[in-house]
Amino acid sequence: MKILHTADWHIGKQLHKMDLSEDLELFFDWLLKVISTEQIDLLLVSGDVFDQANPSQSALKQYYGFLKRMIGTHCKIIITGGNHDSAAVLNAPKAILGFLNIDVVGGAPEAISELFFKHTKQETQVVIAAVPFLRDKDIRKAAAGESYSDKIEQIRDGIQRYFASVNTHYNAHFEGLCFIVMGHLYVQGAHVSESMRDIQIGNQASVKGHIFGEAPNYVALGHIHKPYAVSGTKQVHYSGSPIALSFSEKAEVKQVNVITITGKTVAVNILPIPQFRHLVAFEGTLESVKTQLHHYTLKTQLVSLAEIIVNEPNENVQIRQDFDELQSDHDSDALKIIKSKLNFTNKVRGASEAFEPGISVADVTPMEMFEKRLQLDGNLEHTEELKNAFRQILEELNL
Ligand SMILES: [Mn+2]
Repeated sequence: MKILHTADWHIGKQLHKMDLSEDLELFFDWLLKVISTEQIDLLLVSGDVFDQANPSQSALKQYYGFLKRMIGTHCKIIITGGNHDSAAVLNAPKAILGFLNIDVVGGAPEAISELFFKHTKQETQVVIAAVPFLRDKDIRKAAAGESYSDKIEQIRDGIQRYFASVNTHYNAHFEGLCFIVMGHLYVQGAHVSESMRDIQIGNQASVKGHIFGEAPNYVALGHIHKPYAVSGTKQVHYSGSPIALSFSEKAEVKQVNVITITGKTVAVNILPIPQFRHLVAFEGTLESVKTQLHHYTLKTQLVSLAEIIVNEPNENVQIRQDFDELQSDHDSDALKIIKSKLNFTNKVRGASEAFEPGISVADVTPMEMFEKRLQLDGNLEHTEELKNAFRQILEELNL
């Protein structure tokens, strides 16, 4: 039996207002081909199907468009919800998708047994525990007046207990069968990129790889966008996102993991995903960046998206104007500038503000904005506590 593990599709994602649906559509074309040529029996999507809890109509259309193309491939699908997903949105079509060989676990169900699926192909049987992103309410009873570090500790314990009960259920009902656990969480040591929410308390409550225990033969994780095998554990993997979702992911080769199961033996094969688009960064003086842009050639199917960082010694109105013009004039068939920054080593007095000119509010996370505001007040006594309190507010608002 062959299983394909992927995660973090983030359908509907925009990178600096640039829609990435074309990138995903090319990935879906490629994925459908792989499913057919590799004869994949089961597709696992480990959370963050959508980028937003309330996906746009075009994001929903793309999702259902992909699922429709899967019908008739004889490949079963199991989809779980991530921290970006709304459990209710994913679960709404659950009943009808069930008839189409597509199972969905949007959020933690009432009974652990509802996470379990059994898939059979000839002599091979595999059991899947489709654990979605675990929210605070799923794993912890909140108490008034608790400190931030208490809360983190309780979340960590709660996650550990939850996965222990998954293993208990497996041992009681399916022991001896090949066992795959899905999850959407932050396991320590993994690489966190800038497109991932730095404000998730879940991020801070990172757990260690051993919490999955001895029972699973493979753990199919989502949440970290860089493909990653958790060291010191047996077969605990992040497949990573299929496309680059931020400039910090620009050098990553994206992949899907193909798991071949023979009896209880699991072999993991990594399939690199072709790059449909390059994200590129150019840094230097204005002249140097101009030259680099001029010499850039397109090597992918989709136009490249660029970040430009111009560093000049002295603040100067002319340079500022040229910089603005560079952005508006440069867009070409090869390249589109979507992010830019202008730095001066020596600033004109009074011109410096909390943020460098050239930074758009859209590029600043709520947390960064809060930290800047704190800096303006000088040395406040309770900075760390204020930051933690702000994190908690953001988490509760799900921003
Ligand atoms: Mn996530």
